[in-house]
Amino acid sequence: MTYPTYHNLIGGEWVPAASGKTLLNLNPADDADVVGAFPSSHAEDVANAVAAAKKAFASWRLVPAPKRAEILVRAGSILQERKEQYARDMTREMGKVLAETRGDVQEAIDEAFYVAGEGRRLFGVTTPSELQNKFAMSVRMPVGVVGMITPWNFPMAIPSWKLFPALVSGNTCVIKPAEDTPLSTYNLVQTLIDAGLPPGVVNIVAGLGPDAGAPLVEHPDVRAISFTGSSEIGSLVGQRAAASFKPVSLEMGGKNAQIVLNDANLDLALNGALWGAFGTTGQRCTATSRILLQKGIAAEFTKEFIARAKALKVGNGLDESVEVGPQVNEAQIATSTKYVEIAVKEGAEVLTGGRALTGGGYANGTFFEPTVFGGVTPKMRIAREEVFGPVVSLIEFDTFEQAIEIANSIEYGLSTALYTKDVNRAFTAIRDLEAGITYINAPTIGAEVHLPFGGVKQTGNGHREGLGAIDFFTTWKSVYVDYSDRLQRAQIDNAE
Ligand code: UN1
Repeated sequence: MTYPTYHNLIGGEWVPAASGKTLLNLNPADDADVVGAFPSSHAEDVANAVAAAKKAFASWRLVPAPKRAEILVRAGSILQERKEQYARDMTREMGKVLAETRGDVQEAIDEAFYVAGEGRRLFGVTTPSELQNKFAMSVRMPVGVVGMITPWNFPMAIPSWKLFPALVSGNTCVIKPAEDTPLSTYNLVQTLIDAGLPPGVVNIVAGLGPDAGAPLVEHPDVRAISFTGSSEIGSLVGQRAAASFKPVSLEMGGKNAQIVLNDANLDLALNGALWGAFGTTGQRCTATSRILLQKGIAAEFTKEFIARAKALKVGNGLDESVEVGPQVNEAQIATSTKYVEIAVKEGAEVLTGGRALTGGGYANGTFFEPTVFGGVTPKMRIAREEVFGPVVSLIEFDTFEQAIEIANSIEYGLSTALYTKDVNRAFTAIRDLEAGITYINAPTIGAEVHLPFGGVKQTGNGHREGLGAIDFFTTWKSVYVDYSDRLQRAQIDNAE
């Protein structure tokens, strides 16, 4: 079959990788459907992209922030016009259902309009000086060239979380999209170009992590790295960036718990758990992967949850009636399969699912049954390690305090949810759950762009996207203006 060939974007020009090599972007619902060939880039391509970004920085940093923001406003409007096309492209390359890819594009639209407002804020601080006739303030400065490494599960939203605040802050960017889903980054960047972004301000280098991601992290002219992906790779990125003292923002894994207390609205909790666990085929860092059930409702919840999980329609995400799309690739199927084996060996029980779907309409794709484990105890690996697939564990508990303890007993800390009508317990959980995000009577997925997004423990290294991204993409400059016309020595001339 024929398919388009895409190139890297370097200094406003579309250029093939120096190696001439490409990687095929396949539809995970149908591997006969090739979305396109994308460059397989290496250090040389990265160096060219960084040089272009460095050159563009000299003028982009001088464009007034409200003017930079106008480009984001236009990009947001263009994304609105192209939403349906970009959602379809995304379902084709990533697999998640159309309703969700429309949501992914919408998240980029929300981010564009939210961050555009920063163009007229980017607030700093003014404060009195300790000396007479001296003025003190601090202003935000761009960092310079920033490198971005983005995942395949939110192929447009997550690049927008990084590119838009970096751009409004006056930085120039080199982005390496995930090799499974580069097209959505191309679509996003094309939108910025059509909105008037000057050449070289955003550059795309497509390829594999070790080939293209690693040289980006190590390049001396890259002043900061923003990464979203697994904790395993995030640790490598952090270590490599540390060698040159490069600030690095790491958003990584989760093992998110939904707690259901005896007094919860059970139907609401069931719907929330189903959406949290199987939405995006479980491939969100915020996905519900543990459901903690108080003993009074555990049996009823379990029975009904299995029935609802079994009824989910799995298939090609381009079919509007499908609820759960494929996993993104064979490697993810292998991980889900491996964790089923591990869980069974540890004594957990497969209540439904547990296998890859192969025959019939599933033959050409990477599909996995919605899978529910019962009899899970908090120490089992299936209760502690991230699977990133449509796999969820049911864990029973007696008291509210035990639920909090179990929820916190893991190394991750991204999202948590509590279903209850008891306001005292709700607020206690908000205080005590070790996570960057806590939902009350809502599932663990569905963060909005204008709140801080990120987690604690092995989920992140302390930075936040959304509200907080500007802090990462700017650096403070403190400014003192002395209008006394004489030498004033701080800490000395005003000391009694
Ligand atoms: C992710 O899975 O990496 O909160 C991001 C959510 C989405 C973003 C998920 N808005 O589920």
